Amino acid sequence: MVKTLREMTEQAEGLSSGHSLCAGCAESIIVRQVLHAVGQPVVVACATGCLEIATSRFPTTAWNVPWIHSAFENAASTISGVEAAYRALVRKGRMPEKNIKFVAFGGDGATYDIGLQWLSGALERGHRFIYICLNNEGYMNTGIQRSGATIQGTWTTTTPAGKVVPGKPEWRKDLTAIIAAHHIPYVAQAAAHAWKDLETKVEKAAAVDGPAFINVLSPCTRGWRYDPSKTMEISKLAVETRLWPLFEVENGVWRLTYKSTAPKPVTDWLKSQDRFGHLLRPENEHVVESIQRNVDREWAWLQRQCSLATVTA
Ligand SMILES: Cc1ncc(C[n+]2csc(CCOP(=O)(O)OP(=O)(O)O)c2C)c(N)n1
Ligand code: SF4
Repeated sequence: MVKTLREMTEQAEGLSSGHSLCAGCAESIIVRQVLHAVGQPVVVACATGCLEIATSRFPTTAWNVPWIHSAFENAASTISGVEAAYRALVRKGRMPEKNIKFVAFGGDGATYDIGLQWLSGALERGHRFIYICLNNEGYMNTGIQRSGATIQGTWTTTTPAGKVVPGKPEWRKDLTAIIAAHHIPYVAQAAAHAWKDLETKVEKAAAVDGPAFINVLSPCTRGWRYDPSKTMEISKLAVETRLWPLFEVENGVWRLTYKSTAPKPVTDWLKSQDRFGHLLRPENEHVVESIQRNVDREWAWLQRQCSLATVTA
């Protein structure tokens, strides 16, 4: 049963205020939602990135739960080691079974790119942990560089838009599908504004016997170039334009958790952020058309996955 808003407000915060994430950053919102849904006792590992840097500046910490800093690339390995040590202690009778939950957070740079092989290994070994990707579509902590999650046409500091190149040349990696191909018990895509959807997914992830992965879209006011008050609006637009469909893969069964009957054009999303400002010029119309084609192609593929699951389930 998903917790009610009242129950959530009555819970202790796993991540306190006083951290130095930007005003309007979705990362702290997502982390608080995740920790509310997971409950206690919990142990968290955190890859280097905005979340880790802004919440653990020595000698202070914003974390009210056991928390381990990890290198940029291996939060999944770190939490696997903790989980394995816990299981061993319980097995040897040196610690009672406390139903501890293990959670790793990593940005998209840490997850899509530099930590992918460590994550893949941890999923294959079947550790019981939840991996949350805070996907802000770029390496934001080190100054807004492109990542494997950045979509075509995006301005970043490593794909600056100019006369020759209109932003990032490539589309993005479908990481959620790559993770689903590991055939772990639970995989999902979620977004910061859809709190109930996210909390339900985290509760399901916490209940499975094995690894779980949730890719959460995390708007970044600095890197995406929008007013901090618009974070939730922009998160919602990503879903309504089908740029970021909400779905889950539960024991191999794919299911949409939000069905947009009247999708908005991707231009609505592009217009909402200055990182796409150059795409609205007539000479870059072909890039916008390509983005729409990619979104439509991914949506059609996802629809096929979902209906196939219904037929075979
Ligand atoms: C092996 C390694 N390479 C590079 C860095 C420098 N570095 C620290 S954080 C970061 C970017 C993090 O990006 P992401 O994982 O997307 O998280 P975000 O900051 O966007 O939340 C980089 C490149 C590092 N710490 N370790
Ligand atoms: S740069 Fe972006 S991701 Fe990093 S703290 Fe600021 S808003 Fe959040």
